[in-house]
Amino acid sequence: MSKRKLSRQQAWRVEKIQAERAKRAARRDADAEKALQEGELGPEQEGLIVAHYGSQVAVESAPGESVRCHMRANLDNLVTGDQVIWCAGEPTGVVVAQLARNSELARPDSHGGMKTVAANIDQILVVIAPYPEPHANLIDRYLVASEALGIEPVIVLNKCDLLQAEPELDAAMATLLDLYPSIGYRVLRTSNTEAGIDALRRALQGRTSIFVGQSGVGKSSLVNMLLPEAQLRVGALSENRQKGTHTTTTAQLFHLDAGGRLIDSPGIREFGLWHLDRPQVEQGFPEFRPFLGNCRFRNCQHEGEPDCALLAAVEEGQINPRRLASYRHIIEELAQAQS
Ligand SMILES: Nc1nc2c(ncn2[C@@H]2O[C@H](COP(=O)(O)OP(=O)(O)OP(=O)(O)O)[C@@H](O)[C@H]2O)c(=O)[nH]1
Ligand SMILES: [Mg+2]
Ligand SMILES: [Zn+2]
Repeated sequence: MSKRKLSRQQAWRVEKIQAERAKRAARRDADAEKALQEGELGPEQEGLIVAHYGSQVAVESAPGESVRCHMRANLDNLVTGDQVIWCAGEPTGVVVAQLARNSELARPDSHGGMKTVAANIDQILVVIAPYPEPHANLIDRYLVASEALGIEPVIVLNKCDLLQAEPELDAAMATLLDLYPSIGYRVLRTSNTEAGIDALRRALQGRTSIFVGQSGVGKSSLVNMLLPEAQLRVGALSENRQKGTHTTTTAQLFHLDAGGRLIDSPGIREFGLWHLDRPQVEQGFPEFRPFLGNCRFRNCQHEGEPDCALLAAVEEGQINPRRLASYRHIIEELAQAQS
């Protein structure tokens, strides 16, 4: 559980949701057991979860083909990217065991718990676009989350075609992004008009990557550019507010022709970081690391204390003031969530 305090009403909601989950899990377990008992089931084999649909998962049975499966009891946290042991069956198979994960992408959910989005990924592609406008600090939040998970992030600015007609927006995007390469983060520019797709393809080759970002930035459109046969549904932005319309509803895994796996994920409203603590957030800014521990006070908040090594580094141009501002913003939010 998070450290966030829940109001009585929230606590009641969480309880209700947990009860519903337990009920669903019991029904699912019963389904799985029934299939196993009635079972014309095939032998146990290893497989990969390529999608998750409520109480069932899709397990890859052959390249490009998948089978719907129930899950055996206690396997209720399977996600896209998980390696499992499963048995084929008609009309549904059964997943009987989950293999250990190398990594997992998880984020706080709105009920005070953590939601795992995908497993066994080694690269997070943070997709942003001029429209919908990136939320404040969005990039830094994803970068901090990636650093905490130990998974390499890459920033992708999509819909670059829109910038040609709008020089001011072009300049604003350039300003937003120009500090990242010097910190060591890669920035790719793409568009569904082919621009930058080859570079994106190269970045994805041989890795297991996931597209994350706000709804409507064009994650599924990029998958369709890379893999036209995927034919994923894409959704126009809302007309009045130019916001995404939450078109993708489940994380789905694809194999890339040049080798590698790519997971498309549903856009999210906010990427909370209140599961992290202050040292994790500090470490989440790699350019802060050489200075951490050098402040006069051990518990320095880097707010204006005397002899603060981070503030000195900002003065000397070694840390960008926008990144320190982002850091403070995230810390403030943690403090609010935990008070
Ligand atoms: N101009 C332009 N429009 C794009 C580009 N990529 C996607 N779009 C449009 O942006 C809208 C949203 O695209 P999606 O691919 O559904 O976005 P998404 O990130 O998958 O959204 P969710 O599934 O809701 O998270 C659609 O109308 C796309 O046609 C691009 O490179 N340029
Ligand atoms: Mg989508
Ligand atoms: Zn300090």
